[in-house]
Parts: sequence; C-alpha cells; structure tokens
Amino acid sequence: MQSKTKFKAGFVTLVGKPNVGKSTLLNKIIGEKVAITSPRPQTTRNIIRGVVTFDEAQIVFIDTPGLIRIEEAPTPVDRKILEETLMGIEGVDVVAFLAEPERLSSEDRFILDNLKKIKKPVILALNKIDKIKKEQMETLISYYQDYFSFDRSIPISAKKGTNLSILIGEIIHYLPTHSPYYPSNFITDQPERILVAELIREKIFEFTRQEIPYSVIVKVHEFKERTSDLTYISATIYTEHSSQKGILIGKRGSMIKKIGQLSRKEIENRLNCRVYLDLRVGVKKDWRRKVESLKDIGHEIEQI
Ligand SMILES: Nc1nc2c(ncn2[C@@H]2O[C@H](COP(=O)(O)OP(=O)(O)OP(=O)(O)O)[C@@H](O)[C@H]2O)c(=O)[nH]1
Ligand SMILES: [Mg+2]
Repeated sequence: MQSKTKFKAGFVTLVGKPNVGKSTLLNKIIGEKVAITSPRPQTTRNIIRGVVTFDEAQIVFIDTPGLIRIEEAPTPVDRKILEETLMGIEGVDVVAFLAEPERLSSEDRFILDNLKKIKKPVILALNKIDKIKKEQMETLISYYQDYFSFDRSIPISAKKGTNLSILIGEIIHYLPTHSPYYPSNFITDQPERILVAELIREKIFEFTRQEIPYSVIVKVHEFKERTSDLTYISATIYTEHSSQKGILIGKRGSMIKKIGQLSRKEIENRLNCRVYLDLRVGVKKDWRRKVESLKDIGHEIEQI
C-alpha cells in the first residue's frame, strides 16, 4: 500500500448515447448491480454513483441517463433529466465517453460537441468490441479520434470485461491526489428504496413491450424490517394511463405476479434477507408531463 499522501480519488462520469452500455460497465467494475440495464434505450433515469476502491485510488463513477438533444426529449420529465445530466458533467475529474462499435451518430456528435466546451480529460471507451473484428476496431478508433481529441482511447467490452483494467488504470492516471471520499467498502449512494424500485423497473423492461416500461414510475411506500430475517416492502407501479394498467396486471394477474416474483428474488439477493413484496399497480395520470413526479423516485438536482 502506498503512503496516504499519494492516494488518488475523484469523480468519473460515464456519458454516451442511450444503450451504449454505461450501466453495464458500471456494474461490471463495481461487481454488483448498482444500475439496472436493458437492451432498450433510455433505461437509466437517475444519476447513479458507484464507488470502487483500490489500494492506491478510489474512483467514484457517475452513471448517467443516455444523452440526446434536449429538444428531442419526448416529455418534460425527460428534458429535466437531460438538463441535470449535462450540468453534472462539469464538476467531475474525468469523463469516460462510451461509444457503440460503429460510425459516429448525430447523438455522438452532439455529446462530443458539448464535451469540447469543458476542459476535462476525456477517455474514449469504444464498447461492445466483442461484436466486431480487431481490424474494424482500429479503424473505428482512429475515425473517432479524427472528430475529437481524446486523451486516451480504449476498446472495451463491458459485458465480457475486456480491457477494463486498462480503462481503470487510465482513469486513475488522470485523478488528482486526494483522500478517499467514501469508506473502502462503500459501493453506491443509492438508497435501498430506490434500488428496490429500480429492480422492479428492470423486470418491467424485461417483460413488457413498446411504451410500457417508459410509462411507469415505481414507488416504494413501506420498507420495514419485520424480523431480523424478513423485510416487508410495499410498492406500486404507476402507469400514465388506465389502459396500461391492465397490461401490467396481465391475464388473471399473471404479469404482475411474474414481475413480483422475479424482482423479489433479486431484492432478496441484494438485501441478503427474505422479502415479502406487496406489489400493486396504479395510475398517476400523465406523470411524465409533470417534473414534480421525479421527486417520487428520489430524483433531486445533483450537485456533484
Ligand atoms: N455485446 C455487448 N453488449 C453489451 C455490452 N455492454 C452492454 N451491452 C448491452 O447493451 C445493452 C444496453 O446496456 P445498458 O448498460 O443498459 O446501456 P446504457 O448505456 O446504460 O443505456 P441507457 O441507460 O438507456 O442510456 C444491454 O442489452 C447490454 O447487455 C458489450 O460490451 N457487448
Ligand atoms: Mg443506463
């Protein structure tokens, strides 16, 4: 272990368009599911911190919702989330820009144009390289470097874990000397209630189609330790319209039952105790049009 004065610590934001694998990368590095993931874009809604501590450094990762142009955000709630994400980038020590292993899209250009305005080291993490050939990888990296002068460029696979130690090494290189911000066993600042709501939302992404996962907000009402080994949790999945409620309940309750059973298993693993999950479905009419709704999911304007 190095002397305390040499210890490095700092904040690294993971940015990129929706679905590039930011949350997958965070989970892989932390070694626990701190952020939910799905094969569909715009899964992450909250800014999530995940902390990893090594002998010589501590990295506080900030997972962000996928960035798109604010004007293209479908609802006021989505716009608010984007504004906060863009604001948050300014306060960090290093930016990791994640990209798909394909040519730059207009969304990538939009994000990179924003990053040009901030004076922070930016690392390109070209993700999902398990999907392409090595020759393509090299061509893509130089093509990305032509558009933006990245401080470092690393091809990675968040899913398989490829080159993550190289990425971590490069991040640490750019961190300032600083004492740790969190205790060494700390992995996330997400309150357990939010984590539970998110695990339920992940199952909704898994089992429902089209607009449904985007139309729900999950709220945990009660979270009580009944005995040392049993926690009682009550939660409601709110939809925007009553027509969506029926889909979530399913034939004779089959859908809500499936979502409940599978999310309970994950919650139990995560909390390390048995859980009684009382899960209901309700309607919060047009919640996505009201920015105040974000408070229900513990969303506050983050000052990093
Ligand atoms: N093949 C492959 N798939 C990956 C890799 N990393 C992530 N994925 C997949 O990409 C999809 C999106 O991953 P997420 O981690 O949810 O993406 P995100 O960037 O957090 O997405 P938003 O929260 O919507 O912005 C999931 O299906 C992941 O399994 C990778 O290295 N290789
Ligand atoms: Mg995400």
